[in-house]
Amino acid sequence: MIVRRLGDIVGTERDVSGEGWTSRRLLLGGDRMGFSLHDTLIHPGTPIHMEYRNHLEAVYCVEGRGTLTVVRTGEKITVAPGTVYALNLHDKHVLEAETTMRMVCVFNPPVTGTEVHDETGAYPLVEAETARTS
Ligand code: 9YT
Repeated sequence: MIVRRLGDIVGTERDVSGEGWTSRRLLLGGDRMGFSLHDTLIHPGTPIHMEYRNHLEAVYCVEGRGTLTVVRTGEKITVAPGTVYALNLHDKHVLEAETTMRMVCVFNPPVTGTEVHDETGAYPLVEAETARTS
């Protein structure tokens, strides 16, 4: 069994930041669970453009408030505690926080470590065999 606490991760290599977000990666590919689990903060002031072409992601908001825009349709969705969205169609989307949002994020296939978004808003696909075990 794996037991890990957020307090053990903050400030380590599992604590990864990009423009407007901070992702604390509780479970990674190397943990061999088939998904990764992140406790992610979305900071206000920076719309985050994403399109996870290589991954499925579910995002569950537990704190804060913001707006999710579906690029293809222009639909705007309010995200608040209790809202989950699942990018089952690899939807191109923009997330903007009004107040700091805390999100529980699950990725399939799992993120393996220090991924940040590339210029298209995706994370690269890293083969499980090369996943770090730390
Ligand atoms: C909600 C969202 O997708 N934020 C970007 C960071 C990503 N979810 C991560 O690596 O935790």
